[in-house]
Amino acid sequence: NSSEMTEVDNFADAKYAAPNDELFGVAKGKNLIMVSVESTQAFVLNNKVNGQEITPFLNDFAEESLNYTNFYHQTGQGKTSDAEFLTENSLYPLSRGAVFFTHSGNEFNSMAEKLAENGYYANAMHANNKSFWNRDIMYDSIGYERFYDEEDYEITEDNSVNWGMKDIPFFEQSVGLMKEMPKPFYSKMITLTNHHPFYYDEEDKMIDEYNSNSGTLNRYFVTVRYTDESLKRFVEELKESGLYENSVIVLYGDHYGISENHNEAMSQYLGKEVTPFVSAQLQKVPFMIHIPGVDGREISTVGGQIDIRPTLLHLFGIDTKGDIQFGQDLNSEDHESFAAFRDGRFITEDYVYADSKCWDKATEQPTDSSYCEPYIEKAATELNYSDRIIYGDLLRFYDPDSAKKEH
Ligand code: GP9
Ligand code: MN
Repeated sequence: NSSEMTEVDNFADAKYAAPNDELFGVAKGKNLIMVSVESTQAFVLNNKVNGQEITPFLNDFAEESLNYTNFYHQTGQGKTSDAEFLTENSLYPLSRGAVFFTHSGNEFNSMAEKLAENGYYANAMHANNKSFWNRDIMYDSIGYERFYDEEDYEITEDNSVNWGMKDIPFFEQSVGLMKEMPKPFYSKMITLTNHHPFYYDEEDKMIDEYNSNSGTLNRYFVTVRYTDESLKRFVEELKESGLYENSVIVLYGDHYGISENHNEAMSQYLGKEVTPFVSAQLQKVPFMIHIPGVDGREISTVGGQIDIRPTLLHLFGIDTKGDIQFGQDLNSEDHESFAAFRDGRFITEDYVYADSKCWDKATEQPTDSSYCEPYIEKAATELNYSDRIIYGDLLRFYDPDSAKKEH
């Protein structure tokens, strides 16, 4: 009911972090191209396998971008779709099941809607069956004007592998579609090749497999390298088409690719035991924002996918004060270094809470639990408020226009 809404509203208001003066509006009017990069964890960045660089393109691109180096995925069983949910709504996904399936009829106040209100042509691009993850239904609720799905792409046996269309042709054909879009546009794109079980064609193998008891991890490096190459070509094609200079390119890793089932192989690769601390740190994913004319820099505050909506909207000059959201602008001086995982683990500036222990980042060992104590409740409260919004469909009672007036 609406009194519950008031409580949630107050909680969200208290979290609001004011935009960074230097960066507010720097992307105003530009296209927004946001790529959900399948199963890409941050540990592959600036790293090698068999002496070969795994992500040569991303490593360079990060240097020219706002590059967030302590950024975590916060997904649950809804995997890619949970990442989409987080980034659009700045709400947490559910602890069980996929909110894309269970609450696709809810009212939302998404980033796509806000951009559309500001004249953007909001759309999603993913060369898969449109009903996968119930996207065809949920995308209407999120407010995409158009979903370019597998029917919009030329998919052949030759340009497919594993789950479907390969990333290189996907990006190539997507640029063709973008040229025809009304401007400015917001395209949310989802890659597919680097997906478990990480099968690839010999012709797409640019580095050698790793050598461990996990074929999954061994192949993972090869398919990550392929996706890295596809992103490189995508940027080149955007340059050739003239879209690059007018577009902000955002890349985020959707969730882990290597599960805990591969801990033995992973510890061989990392050269250290995969403790619950290391496991939590492996949930770091890439997050970078490339804005033409804005110098690249590293931003090290601890954050996660929940923070994407306010971070991006503020760059585009759209304030989020009064919005019901649980993330904070990562560029704000008031951003609190904190990321809650959906399963109750969390990360702070100095500590990691995992396996019911408080781990000191400096020593990578468990320490006095009192250091984590205050955050346990904080994480639980956030998740609980977010759940109440979803279960109660509370955004039905939220009027963004009256909220704007009040603040
Ligand atoms: C399917 C793709 C993969 O369309 O988004 O989903 P995932 O299994 O990673 O959630
Ligand atoms: Mn995924």
